[in-house]
Amino acid sequence: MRRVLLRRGSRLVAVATAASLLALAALGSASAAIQPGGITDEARKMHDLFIIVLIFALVVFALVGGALVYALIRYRRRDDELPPQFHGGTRIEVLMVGIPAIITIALFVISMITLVDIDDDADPDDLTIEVTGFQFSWQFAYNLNDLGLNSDPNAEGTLAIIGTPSAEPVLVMPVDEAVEFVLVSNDVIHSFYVRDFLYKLDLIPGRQNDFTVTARETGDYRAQCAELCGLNHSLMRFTLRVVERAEFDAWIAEQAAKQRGDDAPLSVQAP
Ligand SMILES: [Cu+2]
Repeated sequence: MRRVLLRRGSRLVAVATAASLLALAALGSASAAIQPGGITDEARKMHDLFIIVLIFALVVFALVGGALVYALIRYRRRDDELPPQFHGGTRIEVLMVGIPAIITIALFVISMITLVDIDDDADPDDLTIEVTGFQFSWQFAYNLNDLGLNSDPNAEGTLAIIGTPSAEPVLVMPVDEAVEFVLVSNDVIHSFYVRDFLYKLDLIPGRQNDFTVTARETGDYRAQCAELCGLNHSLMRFTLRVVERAEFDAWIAEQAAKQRGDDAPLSVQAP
Protein backbone atom coordinates (compact mmCIF):
# COMPACT_ATOMS: atom_id res chain seq x y z
CA MET A 1 0.00 0.00 0.00
CA ARG A 2 2.77 2.39 0.97
CA ARG A 3 4.73 1.54 -2.16
CA VAL A 4 1.64 2.21 -4.33
CA LEU A 5 1.17 5.60 -2.63
CA LEU A 6 4.82 6.45 -3.19
CA ARG A 7 4.61 5.52 -6.86
CA ARG A 8 1.49 7.62 -7.23
CA GLY A 9 3.33 10.40 -5.41
CA SER A 10 6.28 10.46 -7.78
CA ARG A 11 3.89 10.39 -10.73
CA LEU A 12 2.16 13.43 -9.26
CA VAL A 13 5.49 15.22 -8.86
CA ALA A 14 6.39 14.44 -12.47
CA VAL A 15 3.04 15.70 -13.77
CA ALA A 16 3.12 18.85 -11.63
CA THR A 17 6.72 19.63 -12.60
CA ALA A 18 6.06 19.04 -16.30
CA ALA A 19 2.95 21.24 -16.19
CA SER A 20 4.76 24.06 -14.39
CA LEU A 21 7.73 23.85 -16.75
CA LEU A 22 5.42 24.01 -19.77
CA ALA A 23 3.54 27.02 -18.41
CA LEU A 24 6.82 28.75 -17.57
CA ALA A 25 8.39 28.04 -20.94
CA ALA A 26 5.39 29.81 -22.50
CA LEU A 27 5.81 32.67 -20.04
CA GLY A 28 9.54 32.80 -20.78
CA SER A 29 9.13 33.11 -24.54
CA ALA A 30 6.39 35.67 -23.98
CA SER A 31 8.68 37.86 -21.85
CA ALA A 32 11.48 37.50 -24.38
CA ALA A 33 9.05 38.83 -26.99
CA ILE A 34 7.86 41.64 -24.70
CA GLN A 35 11.47 42.58 -23.89
CA PRO A 36 13.46 42.53 -27.15
CA GLY A 37 17.24 42.56 -27.06
CA GLY A 38 17.90 46.26 -27.69
CA ILE A 39 20.14 47.90 -30.30
CA THR A 40 23.41 48.41 -28.43
CA ASP A 41 26.18 46.04 -27.31
CA GLU A 42 25.36 47.03 -23.73
CA ALA A 43 21.63 46.35 -24.19
CA ARG A 44 22.35 42.90 -25.60
CA LYS A 45 24.52 42.02 -22.62
CA MET A 46 21.78 43.20 -20.28
CA HIS A 47 19.23 41.18 -22.22
CA ASP A 48 21.40 38.05 -21.96
CA LEU A 49 21.60 38.60 -18.20
CA PHE A 50 17.81 39.03 -18.09
CA ILE A 51 17.36 35.66 -19.86
CA ILE A 52 19.79 33.90 -17.45
CA VAL A 53 17.99 35.32 -14.40
CA LEU A 54 14.64 34.43 -15.97
CA ILE A 55 15.76 30.81 -16.45
CA PHE A 56 16.92 30.58 -12.82
CA ALA A 57 13.60 32.04 -11.69
CA LEU A 58 11.57 29.68 -13.89
CA VAL A 59 13.39 26.58 -12.64
CA VAL A 60 13.00 27.62 -8.98
CA PHE A 61 9.34 28.46 -9.57
CA ALA A 62 8.69 25.11 -11.26
CA LEU A 63 10.39 23.14 -8.46
CA VAL A 64 8.70 25.06 -5.63
CA GLY A 65 5.34 25.07 -7.41
CA GLY A 66 5.67 21.37 -8.20
CA ALA A 67 6.57 20.50 -4.60
CA LEU A 68 3.64 22.60 -3.35
CA VAL A 69 1.12 20.95 -5.69
CA TYR A 70 2.53 17.53 -4.76
CA ALA A 71 2.27 18.22 -1.01
CA LEU A 72 -1.26 19.60 -1.36
CA ILE A 73 -2.48 16.47 -3.13
CA ARG A 74 -0.33 13.79 -1.54
CA TYR A 75 -0.83 14.94 2.07
CA ARG A 76 -4.38 16.26 1.82
CA ARG A 77 -6.63 15.60 4.80
CA ARG A 78 -8.26 12.17 4.59
CA ASP A 79 -9.56 11.70 8.10
CA ASP A 80 -9.40 13.32 11.51
CA GLU A 81 -6.33 11.45 12.61
CA LEU A 82 -3.40 13.75 13.45
CA PRO A 83 -0.39 13.10 11.14
CA PRO A 84 2.94 12.19 12.79
CA GLN A 85 4.41 15.23 14.54
CA PHE A 86 8.15 15.85 14.49
CA HIS A 87 10.53 18.73 14.94
CA GLY A 88 13.40 19.77 12.66
CA GLY A 89 15.16 17.98 9.81
CA THR A 90 18.84 18.82 9.46
CA ARG A 91 19.26 17.59 5.89
CA ILE A 92 16.31 19.54 4.47
CA GLU A 93 17.24 22.65 6.46
CA VAL A 94 20.78 22.61 5.10
CA LEU A 95 19.39 22.23 1.57
CA MET A 96 16.81 24.97 2.07
CA VAL A 97 19.51 27.44 3.12
CA GLY A 98 22.33 26.15 0.93
CA ILE A 99 20.58 26.05 -2.46
CA PRO A 100 19.13 29.61 -2.27
CA ALA A 101 22.51 30.86 -1.01
CA ILE A 102 24.33 29.31 -3.97
CA ILE A 103 21.75 30.69 -6.44
CA THR A 104 21.95 34.17 -4.87
CA ILE A 105 25.75 34.23 -4.99
CA ALA A 106 25.75 32.97 -8.60
CA LEU A 107 23.24 35.63 -9.69
CA PHE A 108 25.18 38.31 -7.81
CA VAL A 109 28.45 37.36 -9.51
CA ILE A 110 27.05 37.24 -13.07
CA SER A 111 25.13 40.50 -12.46
CA MET A 112 28.29 42.24 -11.24
CA ILE A 113 30.27 40.97 -14.24
CA THR A 114 27.64 42.39 -16.62
CA LEU A 115 27.36 45.65 -14.64
CA VAL A 116 31.11 46.29 -14.65
CA ASP A 117 31.28 45.32 -18.33
CA ILE A 118 28.56 47.74 -19.52
CA ASP A 119 29.67 50.51 -17.17
CA ASP A 120 33.08 50.72 -18.86
CA ASP A 121 34.52 54.23 -19.03
CA ALA A 122 34.58 55.99 -22.37
CA ASP A 123 37.77 56.37 -24.40
CA PRO A 124 38.92 59.99 -24.61
CA ASP A 125 38.53 59.91 -28.39
CA ASP A 126 34.97 58.60 -28.35
CA LEU A 127 32.37 60.97 -29.71
CA THR A 128 30.77 62.84 -26.81
CA ILE A 129 27.22 64.16 -26.91
CA GLU A 130 26.18 66.38 -24.03
CA VAL A 131 22.48 66.02 -23.29
CA THR A 132 20.81 68.85 -21.36
CA GLY A 133 17.32 68.34 -20.05
CA PHE A 134 15.12 71.36 -19.40
CA GLN A 135 11.43 72.02 -18.87
CA PHE A 136 10.25 70.78 -21.36
CA SER A 137 12.61 69.53 -24.03
CA TRP A 138 16.21 68.57 -24.76
CA GLN A 139 19.43 70.00 -26.05
CA PHE A 140 22.00 67.74 -27.71
CA ALA A 141 25.45 69.31 -27.97
CA TYR A 142 28.19 67.74 -30.10
CA ASN A 143 31.77 68.51 -29.21
CA LEU A 144 33.36 70.12 -32.27
CA ASN A 145 36.81 68.77 -31.36
CA ASP A 146 35.40 65.22 -31.36
CA LEU A 147 34.05 65.91 -34.84
CA GLY A 148 37.32 67.33 -36.14
CA LEU A 149 35.43 70.55 -36.84
CA ASN A 150 37.57 72.95 -34.84
CA SER A 151 40.40 74.65 -36.66
CA ASP A 152 42.00 75.26 -33.27
CA PRO A 153 42.06 71.96 -31.37
CA ASN A 154 42.32 73.80 -28.03
CA ALA A 155 39.19 75.82 -28.65
CA GLU A 156 35.97 74.73 -27.05
CA GLY A 157 32.94 74.58 -29.21
CA THR A 158 29.76 72.67 -29.67
CA LEU A 159 27.08 72.19 -32.21
CA ALA A 160 23.77 72.24 -30.39
CA ILE A 161 20.42 70.83 -31.43
CA ILE A 162 17.73 72.43 -29.27
CA GLY A 163 14.21 71.09 -29.12
CA THR A 164 10.97 72.65 -27.97
CA PRO A 165 7.84 70.95 -26.64
CA SER A 166 6.15 71.51 -30.01
CA ALA A 167 9.20 70.61 -32.15
CA GLU A 168 10.75 67.44 -30.74
CA PRO A 169 14.50 67.30 -31.37
CA VAL A 170 16.29 64.47 -33.16
CA LEU A 171 19.40 62.98 -31.57
CA VAL A 172 21.65 61.69 -34.35
CA MET A 173 24.47 59.26 -33.60
CA PRO A 174 26.71 57.05 -35.74
CA VAL A 175 26.31 53.27 -35.80
CA ASP A 176 29.10 50.83 -34.77
CA GLU A 177 30.96 53.47 -32.73
CA ALA A 178 31.20 54.02 -29.01
CA VAL A 179 29.35 57.24 -28.15
CA GLU A 180 29.57 58.83 -24.74
CA PHE A 181 26.49 60.60 -23.41
CA VAL A 182 27.01 63.22 -20.73
CA LEU A 183 23.78 64.12 -18.97
CA VAL A 184 23.09 67.42 -17.22
CA SER A 185 19.96 69.29 -16.20
CA ASN A 186 19.11 72.99 -16.22
CA ASP A 187 16.29 72.90 -13.72
CA VAL A 188 14.77 69.75 -12.21
CA ILE A 189 15.50 66.03 -12.40
CA HIS A 190 14.79 64.49 -15.80
CA SER A 191 15.53 61.02 -17.06
CA PHE A 192 17.05 60.07 -20.40
CA TYR A 193 15.24 57.02 -21.64
CA VAL A 194 15.68 55.29 -24.98
CA ARG A 195 13.70 52.09 -24.74
CA ASP A 196 15.89 50.28 -27.28
CA PHE A 197 18.98 50.98 -25.14
CA LEU A 198 17.23 49.02 -22.35
CA TYR A 199 18.72 51.78 -20.23
CA LYS A 200 17.64 54.87 -18.39
CA LEU A 201 19.73 57.47 -16.56
CA ASP A 202 18.70 60.56 -14.62
CA LEU A 203 19.77 64.12 -15.40
CA ILE A 204 20.32 65.78 -12.04
CA PRO A 205 20.88 69.53 -11.48
CA GLY A 206 24.43 70.23 -10.31
CA ARG A 207 25.65 66.78 -11.29
CA GLN A 208 27.03 65.11 -14.37
CA ASN A 209 26.03 61.55 -15.25
CA ASP A 210 27.48 59.69 -18.17
CA PHE A 211 27.26 56.40 -19.99
CA THR A 212 28.70 54.96 -23.18
CA VAL A 213 26.96 52.81 -25.76
CA THR A 214 27.76 51.30 -29.14
CA ALA A 215 24.68 51.09 -31.33
CA ARG A 216 24.56 48.20 -33.80
CA GLU A 217 21.37 48.91 -35.73
CA THR A 218 20.49 51.97 -37.77
CA GLY A 219 17.02 53.46 -37.63
CA ASP A 220 14.73 55.82 -35.76
CA TYR A 221 13.87 55.04 -32.14
CA ARG A 222 11.35 56.75 -29.87
CA ALA A 223 12.71 58.21 -26.66
CA GLN A 224 11.39 60.35 -23.85
CA CYS A 225 11.90 61.82 -20.41
CA ALA A 226 11.09 59.12 -17.86
CA GLU A 227 10.90 61.24 -14.72
CA LEU A 228 7.80 63.32 -13.95
CA CYS A 229 9.32 66.80 -14.20
CA GLY A 230 6.38 69.17 -14.39
CA LEU A 231 3.15 69.89 -16.23
CA ASN A 232 4.46 69.27 -19.74
CA HIS A 233 6.60 66.28 -18.88
CA SER A 234 4.69 64.23 -21.45
CA LEU A 235 5.95 66.55 -24.22
CA MET A 236 9.62 65.76 -23.45
CA ARG A 237 9.99 63.30 -26.28
CA PHE A 238 12.66 62.98 -28.90
CA THR A 239 13.77 60.69 -31.68
CA LEU A 240 17.07 58.85 -31.57
CA ARG A 241 18.39 58.38 -35.10
CA VAL A 242 21.24 55.92 -35.62
CA VAL A 243 22.92 56.38 -39.02
CA GLU A 244 25.98 55.23 -40.94
CA ARG A 245 29.12 57.30 -40.38
CA ALA A 246 28.95 58.98 -43.83
CA GLU A 247 25.37 60.04 -43.25
CA PHE A 248 26.32 61.32 -39.79
CA ASP A 249 29.16 63.44 -41.22
CA ALA A 250 26.86 64.87 -43.88
CA TRP A 251 24.24 65.72 -41.27
CA ILE A 252 26.81 67.38 -39.00
CA ALA A 253 28.17 69.45 -41.91
CA GLU A 254 24.65 70.52 -42.82
CA GLN A 255 23.84 71.52 -39.22
CA ALA A 256 27.14 73.37 -38.82
CA ALA A 257 26.51 75.32 -42.02
CA LYS A 258 22.98 76.11 -40.87
CA GLN A 259 24.22 77.37 -37.51
CA ARG A 260 26.89 79.54 -39.10
CA GLY A 261 24.23 80.95 -41.34
CA ASP A 262 25.89 80.12 -44.62
CA ASP A 263 24.97 77.55 -47.20
CA ALA A 264 28.45 76.35 -48.05
CA PRO A 265 28.65 72.88 -46.50
CA LEU A 266 31.60 72.34 -44.23
CA SER A 267 33.90 69.41 -44.87
CA VAL A 268 34.00 67.08 -41.91
CA GLN A 269 36.75 64.60 -41.14
CA ALA A 270 36.04 61.54 -39.11
CA PRO A 271 37.57 61.93 -35.62
CU1 LIG B 1 11.68 65.77 -17.93
